[in-house]
Amino acid sequence: MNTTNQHDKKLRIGVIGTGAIGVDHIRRCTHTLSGAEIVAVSDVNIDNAKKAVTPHNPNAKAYESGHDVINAENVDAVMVTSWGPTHAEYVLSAIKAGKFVFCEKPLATTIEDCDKIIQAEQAHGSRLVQVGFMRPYDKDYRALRKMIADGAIGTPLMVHAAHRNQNVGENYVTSMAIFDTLIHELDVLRWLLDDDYISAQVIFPRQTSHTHAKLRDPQIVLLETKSGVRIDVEVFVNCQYGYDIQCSVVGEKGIVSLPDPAAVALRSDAKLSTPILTDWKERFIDAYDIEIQEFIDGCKTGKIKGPSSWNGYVAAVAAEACVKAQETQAKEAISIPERPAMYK
Ligand code: NAI
Ligand code: ISE
Repeated sequence: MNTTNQHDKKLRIGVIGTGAIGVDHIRRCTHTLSGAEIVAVSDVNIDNAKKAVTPHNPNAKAYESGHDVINAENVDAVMVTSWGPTHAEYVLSAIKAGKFVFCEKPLATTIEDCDKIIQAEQAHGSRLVQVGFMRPYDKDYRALRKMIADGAIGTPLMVHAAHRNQNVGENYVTSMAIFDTLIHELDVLRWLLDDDYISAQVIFPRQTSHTHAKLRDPQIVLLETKSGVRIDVEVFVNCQYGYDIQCSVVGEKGIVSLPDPAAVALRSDAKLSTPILTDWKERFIDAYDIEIQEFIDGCKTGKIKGPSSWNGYVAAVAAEACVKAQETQAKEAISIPERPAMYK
């Protein structure tokens, strides 16, 4: 997008993948955020794309192919919200077209594809890609990070975290616990600690009866960082009771923990109770709003700032070690190369 005098013009966005999060991002761009409009949509299931064209998005056109969205003349920026394994193809195509692209996590499902994206972006010469890691935009994760950086708990020693989903479908398999679910922790915890991972191990406890043949559930992932912090993350995607994200950092002189989301307390029937959320859309709603607004504003000024392809690449390197550790049941090394200058 030509950035001269563009601040008042709406950023015209094309969305590829109009499933759960694609539709939710279309809603927030249309009703909640400022400075953008949806002008193109596509989905491998064209009926999904057509349903995303509503009276609220009168200028949106449904395309059969994601590549037609990327190359449409009136599309300034692209949002990739299709299934993970399809991301790399669209992100590479957007870079080739020289367009800004917001790609939902994961950036790609293999290290090789993340590497291709990093190479293509560097060849372009400046950042075009923002990856949909929204937790660093969450006010409570930000408060944790500030407390750690300010020395409130002394040197961090351990992290105990949990990522629980109420349930998942039959197409969710064992490796997805890593590259679809744990990938959030893989990104946010190294940001929180300002550290990098050196090893991963995966433990399979007794299985829940609510899983299926192709999914080990729950799992415990053990990570070790360069500075020696030990991290355990419980990933439990059929926990039944709700959508529950926990994180405590134990330091030399104290502990900081994520609060549970604010909820009204009910006293009734000789009980004191508070509801627990069940849907990721609600748990991080403010963080999604801030990340996408920052993307819109960044595209309009010609400089995007959010999580980069490098974040996507590093998360993929760590994720691949975790998936290997699922298979070998051994401790696997994580080796992260030098960060290229463009991402410093
Ligand atoms: P979904 O299954 O609800 O929607 C995905 C859509 O992509 C479907 O409509 C499907 O037909 C379409 N699609 C699949 N292959 C395609 C292709 N080659 N071209 C165009 N469209 C294609 O999945 P959901 O939950 O919306 O997830 C989409 C992506 O967003 C995933 O990468 C997921 O990891 C990520 N996500 C991120 C979240 C976050 O917290 N940041 C939360 C939920 C999802
Ligand atoms: C989903 O794709 C998300 O990103 C959610 O935040 C996560 O909790 C869930 O496990 C993933 O499948």
